[in-house]
Amino acid sequence: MKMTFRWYGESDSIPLEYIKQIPGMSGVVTAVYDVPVGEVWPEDRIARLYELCHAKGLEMEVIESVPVHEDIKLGRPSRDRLIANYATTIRNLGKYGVKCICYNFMPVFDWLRTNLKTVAEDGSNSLSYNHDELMKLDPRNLHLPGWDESYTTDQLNSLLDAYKDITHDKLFENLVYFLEGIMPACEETGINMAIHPDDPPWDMFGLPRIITSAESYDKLFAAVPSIHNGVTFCTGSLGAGRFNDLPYMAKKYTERIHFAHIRQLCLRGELDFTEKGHLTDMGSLDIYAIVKGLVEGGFCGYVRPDHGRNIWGEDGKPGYGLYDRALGATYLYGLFEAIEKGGK
Ligand code: DNO
Repeated sequence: MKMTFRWYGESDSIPLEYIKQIPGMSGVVTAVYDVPVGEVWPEDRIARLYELCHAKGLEMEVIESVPVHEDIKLGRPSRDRLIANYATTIRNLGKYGVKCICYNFMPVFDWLRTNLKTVAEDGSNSLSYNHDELMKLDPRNLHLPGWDESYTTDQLNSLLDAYKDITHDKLFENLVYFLEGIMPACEETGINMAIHPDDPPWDMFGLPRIITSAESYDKLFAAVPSIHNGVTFCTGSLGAGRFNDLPYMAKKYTERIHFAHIRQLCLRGELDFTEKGHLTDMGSLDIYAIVKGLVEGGFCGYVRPDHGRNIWGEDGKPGYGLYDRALGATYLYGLFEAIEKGGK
């Protein structure tokens, strides 16, 4: 296991020195953020990130994310050019020691929450999701907290129209087409692809979501058997689906889990949740059992503490402040050490 920490590049308010000071930290998970989706990441931009990280004694072996262009998800004719660009980006990343790329295949929207600062009794705050509140919103005129409003209203509407004909099966076919197109680059460079689950793991605003459960994993691995076709096992995303048995999945799919995002949720009702500190005692997910599942499966991928709360007066990027994620990292590190040594 290698413990890592997400770093949003040079505009991140958290300096690399601080990340290096967190016990057990091997490297950062980062990305080139200002190349338009679909274009090739130039080598000099990757080199710059690599040098910054290595100058502070941190590795840069995981990229989150290389985003997938909507035309690929929609299966539009331009996809072949875009997939070739993606493969070139993989090859460029391979030259700088990258081993794992996290991406997602969610149509239009990435993660969705209704409140980014839900205040807890102890004064900390965190992200939360209320399904009824979300359903009252109009996706065609959406102003959601934290959602990257990178589309104009017109662009958003034409994109939503384009998805009208995209069923779950069609979206899955387009995912397989994409993976088959990039697998040669992965085999050449040794890079593992790690698809992030849909967050939360159910359809949103009539848009299909296909990476939600153990069944999705079975289907995905059967369609593209290469070991380079793997997953980001995100406990918070999968865990919102009450149907997912996370310790079981952690152990069953370890070989394909190239990257683990570990975080805690407090589940309410059938669909709602609030994000919590990482400890098992703080929420609904058995973090100990999940880590145990990974260790028993022989996990040797990357881990990062996922979303933390804002604590100690910090007003960090939602989910990505320093303090609570650092606490999460040391807690997770300790769990891994105890379980790994306990088993011997
Ligand atoms: C949210 C993140 C996601 C993730 C992407 C991966 O905090 O976990 O935005 O980076 O879905 O492509």
